[in-house]
Amino acid sequence: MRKPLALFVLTSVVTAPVWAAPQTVTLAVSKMTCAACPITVKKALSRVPGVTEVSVNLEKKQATVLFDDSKTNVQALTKATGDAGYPSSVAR
Ligand SMILES: [Cu+2]
Repeated sequence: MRKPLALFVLTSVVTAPVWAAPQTVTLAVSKMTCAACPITVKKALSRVPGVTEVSVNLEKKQATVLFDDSKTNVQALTKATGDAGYPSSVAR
């Protein structure tokens, strides 16, 4: 019963190394229409390896993602939201 916790701690360390090169991107997520949508979008983005932080703004229909550019890229992020049913593009 102790193993899952140990694994969780190890995973947390691995996904947020101090030497990572953090990048921030803001995505425009057009189909977010109700309060439940940001939860789905946030979950989809958080699942992408290399993503360290996700914040979703329902009013602006935007998702701001902090990620390690050695592990993932903007294309993988927009694909993740698209696969979840919310196509996105880089916000300007
Ligand atoms: Cu919704």
